[in-house]
Amino acid sequence: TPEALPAWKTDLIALALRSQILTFGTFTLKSHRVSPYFVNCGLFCTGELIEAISSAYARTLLEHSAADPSFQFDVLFGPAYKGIPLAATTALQLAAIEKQSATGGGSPGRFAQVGYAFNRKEVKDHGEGGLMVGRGLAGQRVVIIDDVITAGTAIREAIEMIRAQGGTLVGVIVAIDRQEKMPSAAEKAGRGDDGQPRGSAIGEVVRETGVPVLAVLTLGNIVDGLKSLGRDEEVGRMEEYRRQYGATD
Ligand code: OMP
Repeated sequence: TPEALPAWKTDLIALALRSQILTFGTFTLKSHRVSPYFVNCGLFCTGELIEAISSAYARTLLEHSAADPSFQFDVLFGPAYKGIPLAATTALQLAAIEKQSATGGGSPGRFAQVGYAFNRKEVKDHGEGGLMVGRGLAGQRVVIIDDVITAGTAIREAIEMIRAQGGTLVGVIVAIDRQEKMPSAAEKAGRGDDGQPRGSAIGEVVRETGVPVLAVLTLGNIVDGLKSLGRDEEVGRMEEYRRQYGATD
């Protein structure tokens, strides 16, 4: 029900609408699916907007840590390019939120010590060299921070980079889980959807890696938020798309 969505999520959806981060129209996705909505996280590009999304990522990480104390991480890895400001600002928010909630100026806790790192797209062969920038990943518990998961291709590349650096993947967090089914072999080959129900890209990543994939907002959250904002026409088109491409899990 729309009532179940927390106010901070509805506020974030309203902000994404106002700043045209969430837009409606006809969009061809990386997976070749044609979607009636698109989320452009590259447009979290003012102080106000990057503050809103980074605090939402931090809040989602802290809530999951509180619910599952075995979920512990040392580094946020933001794949280039779009993951870079997300990793840096979310690390900043973890420290800021922890500082705010600490009473009497105690020493900064474990969330203030979380590092961030990102890859270069081009390997540098002088200066400090290498493929990676920021906190080293070797021997560290790493969470990937990225923008949107549709079919999971971008996330798989990031998982490989962490393994190559000797890090241990312990989780993934994205701003938006579109909750779409995995494409069939035929769809990947450009022959379109086979109409069969299937599990989600996130479900597949969870099964393959055994780590949690957290999302600040899911498609379901966005639909609920739009309902509570009275955007019935957009809700109708998103629900139609969800009937075709929505995942079974
Ligand atoms: P997958 O690699 O298929 O999971 O798609 C994820 C990527 O698609 C993101 O990193 C974006 O580059 C892009 N994308 C969006 O940014 N927003 C959307 O609403 C949908 C997509 C997309 O093409 O699926």
